[in-house]
This record gives sequence, C-alpha cells and structure tokens, in this order.
Amino acid sequence: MNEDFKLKAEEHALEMSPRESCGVVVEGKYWRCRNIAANAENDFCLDPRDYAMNTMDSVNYWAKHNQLSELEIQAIDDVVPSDKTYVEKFTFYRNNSDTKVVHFKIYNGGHQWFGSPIADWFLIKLFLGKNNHEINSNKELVDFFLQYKLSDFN
Ligand SMILES: [Ca+2]
Repeated sequence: MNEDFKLKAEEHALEMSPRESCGVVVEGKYWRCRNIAANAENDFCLDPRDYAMNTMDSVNYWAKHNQLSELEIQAIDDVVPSDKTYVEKFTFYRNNSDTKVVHFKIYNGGHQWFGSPIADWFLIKLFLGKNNHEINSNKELVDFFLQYKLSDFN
C-alpha cells in the first residue's frame, strides 16, 4: 500500500500546528481540508467545500466504484431551443450487468430542478438560472429507480 498519504498528512499537520489539521484520503491520496472548528487548536471540523466533489468527479467516482467501463453519450434533441439550454445524457455501464450511472449534463442550465414549471418563474430563474425543458428531473429519477427492485440490493 502506498504510504505517501501519511507523509502528506504529517506535513500538513506540521504546517498547521498549533491548530489541528484535517483532510481526507481518497484512493490513497491525501486531500487537505480547512479546519473550520471554533476551537481549532483542540478540535477539528472539515470545511464541506473542501471534500465535496464536483459533478463530473462524483459521476466518475460512482462509475469507477461500480466498475463501469463503458460510456455512451447521447445528445438529447433540443426541442425547446427558446430555453437556451440543451442536454447530453451520459450513461456509464458494463456489459452483462444491469448497473448503470446516468448523468444528465445541462448546458447553460442553472442550479434548477429541470423541467419543473416552477423553475420558469421569473424570480426562480433570476436566482437559480435557466430551466431546461428537454428533460424532467422527476420523470428521469422515477424511471431510473423503477428499473430496480429492492431485492436487487440484498
Ligand atoms: Ca432546450
């Protein structure tokens, strides 16, 4: 096992002393995190902004975790060009397996619940960005999970 992460953690601890240092180890690599504890000399609290993965890192993590070696990228028809957003569907899969990781990438979209009529309200769009009308988040989630049975996870 690679012990490099221990050296990186020790190095970080020495730099931060007398404050507590903190970090996470992901796949053998040490990632520094900020300590946001009120009493950082005796306690630690990881800043969640430091260990949250961006969207594609998260998608790739779950694809790798599930050993999904194949990727299909499907452009969804832009049937509502007036919303100024469009979609690509990324499906990670493996032959001879029902396991999938599906990601809908909305280009120019906001931080929205896509397809919701409420997401078109002026103030919602003002604060959260553009809605998309090629997909409906509710429908995609339900359709995805209906492919599986609870007994699949025993
Ligand atoms: Ca569109």
